[in-house]
Amino acid sequence: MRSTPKVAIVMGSDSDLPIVQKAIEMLETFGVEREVRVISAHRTPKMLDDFVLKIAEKEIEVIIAAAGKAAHLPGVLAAKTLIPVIGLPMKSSTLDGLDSLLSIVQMPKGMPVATVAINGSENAALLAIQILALKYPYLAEKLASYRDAMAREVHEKDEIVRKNFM
Ligand code: RP5
Repeated sequence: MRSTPKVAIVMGSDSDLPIVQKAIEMLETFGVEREVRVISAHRTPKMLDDFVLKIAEKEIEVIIAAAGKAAHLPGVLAAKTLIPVIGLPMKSSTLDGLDSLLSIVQMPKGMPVATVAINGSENAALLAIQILALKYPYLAEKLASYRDAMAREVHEKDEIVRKNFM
């Protein structure tokens, strides 16, 4: 039984890394352990199977799967494990990521993948943290502080804008 939270971030290609980096940083900010991998559902299906076999042994609790174009990676991972999979659609193609979004969000009944916005790295990490916060109370506290800080920022900006347009 883990005493610290752990997330796996899997991306279909290293070309996804610049966007995925923001999810990695968010997990680091919250002190969540992460394993980061490049595994393609299409190009390396055997590698994907090997990864899935070790999920339980490594005690991975949530997966963030980033993929672009015919983005099957999150769905295939969801089909092969019982832990929650968060799909992160990449804006990696001539279709501006709409293809990735629809591939990931349109999972058939019975096999859900939680889907965030195109290139929504930070939200993918935050959703993973919210899931983990059910088990790790310190994450719930950190999330509350994160939201308080965000709200303070909006109040400060509102103050500035109001003064400028009085
Ligand atoms: C997907 O194909 C990857 O997730 C990536 O977003 C997209 C393009 O991959 P590369 O051709 O740049 O390796 O599998």
